[in-house]
Amino acid sequence: MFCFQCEQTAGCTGCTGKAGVCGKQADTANLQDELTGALIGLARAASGKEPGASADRAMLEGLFTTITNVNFDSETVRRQIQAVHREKNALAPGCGCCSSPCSRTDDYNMKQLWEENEDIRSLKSLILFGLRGMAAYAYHALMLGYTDKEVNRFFYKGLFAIGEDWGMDELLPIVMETGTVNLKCMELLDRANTETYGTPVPTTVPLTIEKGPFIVVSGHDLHDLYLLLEQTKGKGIHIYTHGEMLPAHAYPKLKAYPHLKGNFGTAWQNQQKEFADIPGAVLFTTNCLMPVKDSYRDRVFTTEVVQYPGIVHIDDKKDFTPVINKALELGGYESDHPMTGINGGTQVTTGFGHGTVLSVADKVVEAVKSGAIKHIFLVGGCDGAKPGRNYYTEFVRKAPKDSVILTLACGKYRFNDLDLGEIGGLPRLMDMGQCNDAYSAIRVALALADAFQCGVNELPLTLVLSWYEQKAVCILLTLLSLGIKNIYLGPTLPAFVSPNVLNYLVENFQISPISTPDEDLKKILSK
Ligand code: SF4
Ligand code: SF3
Repeated sequence: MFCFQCEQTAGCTGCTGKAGVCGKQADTANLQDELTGALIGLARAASGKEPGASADRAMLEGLFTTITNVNFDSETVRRQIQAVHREKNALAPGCGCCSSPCSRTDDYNMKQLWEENEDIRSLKSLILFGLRGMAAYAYHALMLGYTDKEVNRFFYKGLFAIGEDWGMDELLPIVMETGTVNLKCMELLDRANTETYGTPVPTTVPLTIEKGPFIVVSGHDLHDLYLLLEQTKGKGIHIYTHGEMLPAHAYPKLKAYPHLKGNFGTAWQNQQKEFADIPGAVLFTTNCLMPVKDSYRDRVFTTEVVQYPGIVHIDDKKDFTPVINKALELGGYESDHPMTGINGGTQVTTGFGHGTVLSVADKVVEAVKSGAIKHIFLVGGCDGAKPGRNYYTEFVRKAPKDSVILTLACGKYRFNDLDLGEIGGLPRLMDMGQCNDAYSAIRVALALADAFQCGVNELPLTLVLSWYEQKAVCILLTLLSLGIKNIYLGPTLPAFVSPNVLNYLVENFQISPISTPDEDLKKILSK
C-alpha cells in the first residue's frame, strides 16, 4: 500500500507496509486505489458525454469512501468498484469487448501516480484529495435533495486530468479550479442545510450527559441526525452530538427536538478513550471513525459510506431500530454524568454562521472602526492526535483581548470550552460551524472587505488553520482560489506538497507553516 493523504501519514512521508497510521489495512488501501482508478476510468468514459444521476452518485460515493477515517471495509469497496464499472459500461457500452481496444476508457493504475515525478504527483494529489473532500460535501447536499450539475461535472474533469500525462502548466489551473468549484459546493451544502433546517442561531450546548438511555451521533450529516431525532421521539432516549455534529444544535428545526440534549466528549482522536464502556449507542455518519476497540464495538453503528468490518451498518432504508434498541438495552448513566471540554469548561457555544454574524455586521464594522476590535482571527480546521496541536489552544489563549476568534470544524475542541468574554456585546469566540461552514467565514470576510472598501488581504484578519484530512485540502484550495494570502498552516505541511509546489504557494500566497503562538502572534500583529 501507499497512502500519504492525511496529516498523520507515517514519518510525514507516507504509509506503507501492512496498515496505515489510521488503521486502514493494506488490502483496503489497495482496493481504495483500485476504486479511484476505476473512477478515473469512469471519468474517461464520460468525456464528451452527459453522465446521469446514478453515475454522479457512484462518483460521489467512491470519492467520499476513500477519505481518511471513513471506510475500513474491503467488501464494500469491492462492491463500489463493481458499481463504478457498471456505470462506465453504461456510458461506453461495448467498450470492454471491442475487437480493437483503444484503452481510452481503461481504469487508471494508481501506482503510476505514486511513482510520478514529485511535482506532478504533488499537483495531481492536490486535485485528487481536494475532490475527495468536496465529494463529501456534495454527498451531504444530495442527501437533502440538493445537487449541482456544474459541481458534479467537475469531479469527472478533475479525475480525467489525473489520468493524463500533463505538465505543471496544465495541472495548476485545475488545482485552482478545484478550489473555485468547492466554494460552489460549500455554498450548495450551506443552502441545503439552512433551507432544510433553518438559519443557525447562537446556542449554548451543555457537555453533561443526563441520566437515562442515550445515542451519540458523530460526523457531518444533518439529515441522519434529523431522521434519528424523528425515530427516537417519545422513546425516552436522549441524543448527543459528537465531533463535527456539534453545530447541529444551532439549526432551529433540529434545536426544536427537546431530546437533542447536548454534546458528548471532545474531538475525534479521543474517541477510543471516551467511548470505552460507554453505556450508550454511537452512530457514525461520516469521518472520523477510528479502529473500533472491543470495549465498545457492540455499541457502534455506521451509516452512509462509513463502514467498519463487523460493525452493524444502517443502510439507505434508514431504519435506526438497532441503534435505538442498543441504547435502550444499555440504559445510559444512572445519574447525570458531567463531562468537560479539554480546558475543563462545562458548556460550549455554536451557531455563529454567516446568517448570525452578518446580521450584526454593522456592530462588527463599528467595533473595528472604533478600535475596540483590533484583529480578527479565524482559528479553525481539523483536530488530530499529534502533540503539536496544543499550539492552537495556546494561540487562542494568548490572542490579545481586543481580538475576536472565529472558529469552525473539529479543531475548535482545543479551545471551545474557554470563556473568552465579550467585546462590544459580541462574544470573543464565535463557532461558525462545521468545516464546510468555511463558506460562512468566506461570506463574512467578503462582506467586511466590502464594508471597508478594501480587499480581504487588507483586512485586520488572519487565518490560522489546522489540517488533517482531505476536506481541509479542498477548503485550502478554495481560499487560495479567492486570492487569500498569509495563511498560517499546521501542525505540519502536507507530505504531498513537493518543495517546488510549496515554493509556488509561498511565493504566490505567502503561506507560512505555524511556528510558536508567541512568534506568530508577534509577526501577525506587527503588520
Ligand atoms: Fe496513512 Fe493517513 Fe492514508 Fe491512513 S489516510 S493510510 S494514516 S496517510
Ligand atoms: Fe474533523 Fe475528522 Fe477534519 Fe470536518 S471530523 S474537520 S478531522
